[in-house]
Amino acid sequence: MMFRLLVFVFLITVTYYKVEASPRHPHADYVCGVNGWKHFRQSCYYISADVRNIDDAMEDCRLLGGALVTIDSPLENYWIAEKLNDLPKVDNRFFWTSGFTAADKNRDTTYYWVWGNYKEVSYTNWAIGEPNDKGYVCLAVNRWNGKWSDENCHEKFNVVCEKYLNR
Ligand SMILES: [Ca+2]
Repeated sequence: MMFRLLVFVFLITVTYYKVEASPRHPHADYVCGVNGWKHFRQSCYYISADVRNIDDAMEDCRLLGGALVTIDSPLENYWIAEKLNDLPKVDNRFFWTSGFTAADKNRDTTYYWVWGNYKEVSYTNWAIGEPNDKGYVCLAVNRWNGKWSDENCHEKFNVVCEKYLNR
């Protein structure tokens, strides 16, 4: 009787781990399509190998069916930076996000930062001394350490687009 019970428990355990080990979600390419979008948590991301200024970056993302990335957590921040570091060609150390100041920093000292969806930036990861630029500035992320900087929106950086799943 005891032996039978042990075998039963063993089989249940094996079955449980087999179920656990099988993927709960379909493969990333299935979720995000096969056009270079990558799946992470609740979003798909497109990471450009080319560099663009902020206006062209925004347009590129729109044409691809997404928008410039919004970074809501340290995990998301580092996941994207890591993916950028995998690119074979490195043109510069920054990539663009959808973040920008909702006021002209030259005229208004009480400026604040919002994402492209106009949600105020809550999680922040500014590099020491940042933000420090004046005028037309946008939120860029340093690919090597994930830290943020305000940069002139006319600068050409790699582009990260995001589209949300289940929305
Ligand atoms: Ca800066």
